[in-house]
Amino acid sequence: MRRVERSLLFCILAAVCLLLSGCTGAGKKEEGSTEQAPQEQAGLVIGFSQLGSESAWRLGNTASMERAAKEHGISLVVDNGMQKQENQIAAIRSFIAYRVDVIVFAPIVEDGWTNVLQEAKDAGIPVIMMDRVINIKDSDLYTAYIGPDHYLEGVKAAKYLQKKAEELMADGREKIRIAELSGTEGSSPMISRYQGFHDLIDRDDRFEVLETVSGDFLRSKGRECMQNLLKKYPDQIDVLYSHNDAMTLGAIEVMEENGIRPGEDIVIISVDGEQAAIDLLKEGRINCVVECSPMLGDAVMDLAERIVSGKDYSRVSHPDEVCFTEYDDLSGLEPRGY
Ligand code: GZL
Repeated sequence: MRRVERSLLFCILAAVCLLLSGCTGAGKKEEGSTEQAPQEQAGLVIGFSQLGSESAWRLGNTASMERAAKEHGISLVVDNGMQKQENQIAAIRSFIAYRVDVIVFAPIVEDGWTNVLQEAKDAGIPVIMMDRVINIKDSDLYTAYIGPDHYLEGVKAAKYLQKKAEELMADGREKIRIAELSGTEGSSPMISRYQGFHDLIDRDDRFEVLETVSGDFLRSKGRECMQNLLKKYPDQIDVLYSHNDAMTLGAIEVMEENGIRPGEDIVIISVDGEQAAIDLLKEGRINCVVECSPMLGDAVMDLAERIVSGKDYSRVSHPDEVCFTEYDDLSGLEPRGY
């Protein structure tokens, strides 16, 4: 289907969804209020360009947005870009054509957004960038960013490993050799988790990074990359630093198929904090899980309401995130929800 047909279909679908859901834009009446206040009382319509459904993190993020929209009485039109930037750009253009109140997007990669964001700005539609960031000269082309600090996540991973290093070096080894599974090429989490980690590790002469390979944040590619790394560096890998839990789960499958004890023969550091990874951390098959929370929905809806109603808001906000390690008591940890 040609892009223009997809956009037209999209607008029609969006309109039908809103009619069926009874979202006529009639404002919520506050208890006892007779007047309908201006814009901020009307049911907002938000167009949300989600980048895909590649991991439990992403599915959790989408669910968080849908749950929060419902709780806020906001009509959320979700488009799944299926890992393709061109799909996201087409969806944003549809949101502009449909004249939504706010556009939210999770940019799959950092580059290539200037034109479509200029079109949104020309249409007077505020844009919230969520989860990932973009590389853009004119930062006025988006209204606010809400999401993790990926650089700090890389730093946390490195600090855990520097603490673990004392124990590893005790057996007299020369170097601690690291294999790295990175995320989607050109995406801000991949770039920043790499940089945060290497800014510490590359300056510490106890470590040697054998190779960094991209597993695209996918479990299947995490498996494939780990197979190749074990072939290329037999019995040489001491540590795996993986940019997300999905790839880590794939890598652990391969390790165990090859008789390698994850968390013991190879120290494993992972990022996200999905339930499956926390369970493996509790079992000692992962050593460190750096939290990256997908539960951004509530904060995004609050931010959208503040922007539309002209209230003050933070242009950049990060959720508080922790680092779970083998040294922590995790018995009281709440279920992760993703
Ligand atoms: C991080 C997010 C990443 C997750 C992956 O904020 O963009 O994308 O770490 C997901 O699990 O695919």
